[in-house]
Amino acid sequence: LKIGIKLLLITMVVSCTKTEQTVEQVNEKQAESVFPFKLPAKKPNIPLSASSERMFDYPTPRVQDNELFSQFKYTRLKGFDYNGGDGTVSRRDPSRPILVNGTYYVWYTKRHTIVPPIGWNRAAEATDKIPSTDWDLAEIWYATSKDGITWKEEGVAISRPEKPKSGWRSVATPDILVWKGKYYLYYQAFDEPSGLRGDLCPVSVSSADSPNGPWTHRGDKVIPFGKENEWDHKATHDPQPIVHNGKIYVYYKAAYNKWPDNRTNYAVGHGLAIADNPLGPYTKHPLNPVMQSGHETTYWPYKGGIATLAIKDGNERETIQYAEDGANFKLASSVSLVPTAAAPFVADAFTDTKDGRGFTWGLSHFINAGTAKKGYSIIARFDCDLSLDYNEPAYKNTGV
Ligand code: AAL
Repeated sequence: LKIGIKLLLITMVVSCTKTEQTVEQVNEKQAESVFPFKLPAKKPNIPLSASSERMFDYPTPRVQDNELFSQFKYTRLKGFDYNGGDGTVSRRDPSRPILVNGTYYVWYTKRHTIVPPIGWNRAAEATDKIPSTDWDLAEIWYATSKDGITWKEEGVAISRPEKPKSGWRSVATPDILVWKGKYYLYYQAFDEPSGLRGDLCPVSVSSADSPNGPWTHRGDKVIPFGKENEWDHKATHDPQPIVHNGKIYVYYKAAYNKWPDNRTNYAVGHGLAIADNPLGPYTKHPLNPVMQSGHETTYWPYKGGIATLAIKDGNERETIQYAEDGANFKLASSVSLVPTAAAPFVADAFTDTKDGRGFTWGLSHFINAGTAKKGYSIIARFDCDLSLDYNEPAYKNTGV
């Protein structure tokens, strides 16, 4: 019996010691897996939740340190008249502003019609005087500014050509390219009221020796349409040229499930077309569409690659993304209250930079500035910190 009791005591002591060791071991293990108190710059070598894993897929784990993150603030522009906001005058889809001899220039869609648009779903009732959409029966106008806030509307840059020339119904949504001392405007050229069979239009191009014009028509259907049943069949929108790797990269948009028969299944894709000179021929990137989120195109040289602001449509709406090769975009940040049809002032858009610096301001539009019946758009300015040369932390610069 004595021996039995001794053995029991020994066993109890041993098992107590064992328990203590086990707790220590557990603590040690736990300490290893606990997320550090200070946010690590690199992925720690511990088991991570899915969200913690993703955190290290972004340029920086802390969003405030992320150079491809910003907030946006908006300023009403001075100098544009909207006829009392009755919907007969609209300005939208601005080009990126450019700076020439100390003056900023911008081109944009201007509609000045006898009545506001009746809507894409009533496009069959549109006439030579009655617009279907906000960008129907439009022309491309331009304005200049010294500070980017007060603008002087200078007049028409591209008017509608005679019927049946491409764009006779409407010319809209321009963007600018500066190439070898000349200026090129790319824009949508409509041959029917938008909404009739969809938002169908090819891209035309005009050139000038000065940003003040005069503009000479240089080509139609510059970005080839996709074949029937392809995503960019009969619709190439929002052409935005950048000079990259010695070539012209034009990003453009097309809509899947076109209007009006399949409007409820609408979705948007962006493609890339590349050429050696502004008039083409343009070759489409084999991986098109290169972006499956966004709406109007906003792409800019960033470091050695291309960054984009995806707004409004798609699963990755309201994000900024980056592609080293200009085609394979990856999420860089998630943003809010983003500028619509953003047209940033990108000083190095056409310099073929290998170290893109980004931007701190630009122009965008607000649609349906009036009531639903008097729908029109206004151009506004946005300020942000998407520049690598803008030194303060991202969130401080916007004043938001
Ligand atoms: C805009 C742009 C294009 C479309 C229309 C006018 O947001 O995507 O320009 O065609 O809407």
